[in-house]
Amino acid sequence: MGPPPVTESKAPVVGIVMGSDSDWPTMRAAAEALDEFDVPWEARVLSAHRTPRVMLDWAAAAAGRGLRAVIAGAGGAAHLPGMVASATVLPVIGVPVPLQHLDGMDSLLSIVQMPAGVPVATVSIGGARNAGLLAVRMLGASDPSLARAMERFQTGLAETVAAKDEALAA
Ligand code: RP5
Repeated sequence: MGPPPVTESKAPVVGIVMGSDSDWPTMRAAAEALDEFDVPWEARVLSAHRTPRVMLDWAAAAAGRGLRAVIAGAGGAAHLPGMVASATVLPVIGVPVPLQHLDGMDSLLSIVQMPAGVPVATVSIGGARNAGLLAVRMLGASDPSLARAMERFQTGLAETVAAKDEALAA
């Protein structure tokens, strides 16, 4: 028997990790997206460079504690998503956090160019909301109730565009 559907869980099923608390203003959009779908999450500051052992211990234990997906954000030399992916079987979604210099291109390239065998699904620079929505889709693959909620969300998107179209045409 597999794990219970996410919609029945009160314990965190998505781990949101970031290299610094300074990443939270970007990363909180992932948490807000998960909240919209009532997906329980936990957030941690774990640095690939400043706390490497703590980061690896967390990643190694994540699946066993019931997490089903990880959203990892970092800026600059953004090694956290890839290092977490190396130490867990869970799907890892990487969020390039834009910093003061280089407009987040350094973060993007650090996260997206993973070696074969260790995937990180990288979203756009600052794209934490999409990271949250992608995690919901992943969980929806084994939770019909969550998949239906995602379907309603997508219908809502289409209706919003249609309303704007109508307003312009009027
Ligand atoms: C990265 O260094 C973090 O992910 C953050 O984006 C950046 C700067 O960290 P702080 O100096 O603000 O703690 O590892």
